[in-house]
Amino acid sequence: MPEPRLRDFKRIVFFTGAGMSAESGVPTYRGAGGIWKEYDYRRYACQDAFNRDPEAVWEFHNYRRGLVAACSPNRGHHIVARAGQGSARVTVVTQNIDGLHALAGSREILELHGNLWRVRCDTCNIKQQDAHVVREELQCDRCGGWWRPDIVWFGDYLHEPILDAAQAAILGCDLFVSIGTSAVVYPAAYLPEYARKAGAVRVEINPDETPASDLYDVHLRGPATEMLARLAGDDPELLA
Ligand code: BV8
Ligand code: ZN
Repeated sequence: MPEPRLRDFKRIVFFTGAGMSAESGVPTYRGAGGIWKEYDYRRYACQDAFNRDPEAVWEFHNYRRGLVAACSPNRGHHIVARAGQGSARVTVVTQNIDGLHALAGSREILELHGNLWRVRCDTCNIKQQDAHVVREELQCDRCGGWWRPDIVWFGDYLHEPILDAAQAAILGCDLFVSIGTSAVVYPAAYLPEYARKAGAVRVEINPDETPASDLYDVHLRGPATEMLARLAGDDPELLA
């Protein structure tokens, strides 16, 4: 199959993982420099850990807020955002919690694993969206309970309406571009299967092979920024 170009498609889904933000300086989860190598998710990123020691979990999340606050969207995030400003309908289905797609200007974003910059109180059933800064107020002003990062940790159920919307967008797309995911975390890792069902052209951008590679028609083995520039071709509106 010839290498596709973004401008030739009407409904595009970008399915992104940590590799999308790697060139912005956000650490990935697995592989060299991966965050789960240094920090055990059972101590810092699951509900049991939060129930046991909310302060330790907040220390970890505020550390990550500090890391990500120093990062900006990269050229790849901007190409994805510009693709959504033309005539094609573009949906970003992301496993990332860093908020960089929104900062780049993408509008239709489905955050499967929540957002590092949002907190919720499960007692009062409320949420708060923060600026990209560390959080100082750790207790809910209404009930005095702990604010919880509004992130889908291991063992948490994904928000069903978001998962359904992702599935619907993928079933309706004609181009599906996976970018920088190791394809090992479920149920997100099931989603590309819907692109096959839809008969969409499927592109995998990743320097390495993944367990899902067989599902793709085109493999672009390189960094997200360069490979997205290739998909943009010479379209000045995407590369501006
Ligand atoms: C759930 C929170 C129901 C955010 C994260 C079915 C089968 C097997 C296991 C399970 C299953 N169903 C459920 C499970 C268990 C579990 C799971 O999948 N475990 C796996 C590991 C086996 N899933 C869950 O717990 C999910 N919940 O299913 O609920 C339930 C409930 C109770 C009991 C049973 C079921 C919840 C999953 C959400 C987990 N949340 N983190 C945070 O704190 O940060 S996981 C974490 O992994 C992040 O969210 C991340 O988004 C996600 C996926 O990782 P990737 O984005 O792919 O990143 P990774 O580092 O792995 O890879 C980076 C890639 O980029 C690499 O391939 C690399 O080559 C590439 N790359 C590097 N540089 C570049 C690049 N690519 C391009 N350019 C570059 N420059
Ligand atoms: Zn409360």
